[in-house]
Amino acid sequence: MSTEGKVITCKAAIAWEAAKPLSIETIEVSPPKEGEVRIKVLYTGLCHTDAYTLSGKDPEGAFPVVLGHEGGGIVESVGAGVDNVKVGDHVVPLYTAECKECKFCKSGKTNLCGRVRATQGKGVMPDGTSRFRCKGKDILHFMGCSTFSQYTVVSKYSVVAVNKSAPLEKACLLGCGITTGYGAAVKTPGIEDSNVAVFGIGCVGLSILQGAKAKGAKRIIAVDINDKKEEWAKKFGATEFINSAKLPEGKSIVDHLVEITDGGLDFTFDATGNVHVMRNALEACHKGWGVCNVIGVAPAGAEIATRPFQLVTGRVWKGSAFGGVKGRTELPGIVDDYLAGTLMVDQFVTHHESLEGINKGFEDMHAGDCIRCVVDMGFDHVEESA
Ligand code: NAD
Ligand code: AHE
Ligand code: ZN
Repeated sequence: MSTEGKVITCKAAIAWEAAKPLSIETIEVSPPKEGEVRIKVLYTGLCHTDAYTLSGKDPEGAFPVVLGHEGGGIVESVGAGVDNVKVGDHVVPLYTAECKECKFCKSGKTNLCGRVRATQGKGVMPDGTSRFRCKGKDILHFMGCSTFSQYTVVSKYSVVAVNKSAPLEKACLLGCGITTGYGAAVKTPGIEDSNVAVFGIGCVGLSILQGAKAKGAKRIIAVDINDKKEEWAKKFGATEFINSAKLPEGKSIVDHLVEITDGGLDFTFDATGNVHVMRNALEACHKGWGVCNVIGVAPAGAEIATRPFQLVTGRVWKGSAFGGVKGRTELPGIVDDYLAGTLMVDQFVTHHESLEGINKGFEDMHAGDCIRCVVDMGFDHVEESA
């Protein structure tokens, strides 16, 4: 029986308040309005940004909310005026939307679309309302995606169809972590033939390593405080690994990197979210031209600091979201790279959980040997209301 135009009753993991486990609830998902798309979410990855917002450290964090932004699913129905995806398409929701019409999209300088970002940050659809209800209350959306629900509604600008041959239990990771790191590296001009250091070897850091290798960087140094990350780093393209917590007494990671690279790195990347690491990543850059790319997300109130002299002497501090990738234009090509075997994706999945086990997935994330946990949204239990 078609569910088009009807409220769907299904399961979702709801964050009722900060710093509490998610609660598996029965939720009502309204049909998509004009310019919106309802998606049956088959799989979702767990990203550190979900944990960060759940912890209460995100200045934009608001509750109750359906978190999740690394999903893969199938279009269930579309509202009026949707012509970029159709029922049955395999899709990845995009937390960095792409309308192709706003000042940002038309600039050719950024992937940061301005079309839906303001309402997205408030946890509502572009018309200012929510499509989720549970226990008589409106539940907020998250990052324009809310993939911790078996059905979600997103703006037409926040979704892209991908090749149906791509297994969604893996391709969902291209909705955030892998694309963020890989894009940040492959879109950085001049990385070819350079030396590069990546701080933080999680999903994002490994993806930067993979991108740096693909671009032909000649020396790729991975820095982490967990020795277990050495093997991972080498598998994804690092030529060296440094445990920055195990340097000789009195030696800083900046001094060490500057020493072994004859003055510093051409490019560094922070994939930790730690503002002290971000400073080290800048200061380990070569005088005159070194570029530090900040990708990690820091808690509310945290600020970065350095001596202005570091910038006066030619180091550049910059950053990127979603790897600078324009989701609707470029993600299908990245999925095709995965299918062609030129982009590693399967290797990132170290843990699996059911929707009911999602809190265990968050515990696994913090255990140190988890790169990505993929949650199977489990459609055996779906009821659809008339
Ligand atoms: P992760 O936790 O899997 O990886 C972080 C790694 O950093 C871990 O291996 C950890 O051991 C290491 N680390 C911690 N402290 C360190 C230190 N002092 N020095 C060196 N290494 C250290 O996380 P992830 O999923 O790879 O995400 C990394 C960061 O990127 C997070 O802050 C996340 O919120 C952010 N992120 C940003 C974007 C974006 O678009 N800008 C997208 C996705 C994730
Ligand atoms: N809401 C936070 C910022 C969180 C943040 O920086 N998010 C990244 C994506 S992390 C994905 O795992 C991002 O894309 N930022 C750009 C944007 O437009 O949201 C805050 O500090 O308010
Ligand atoms: Zn993420």
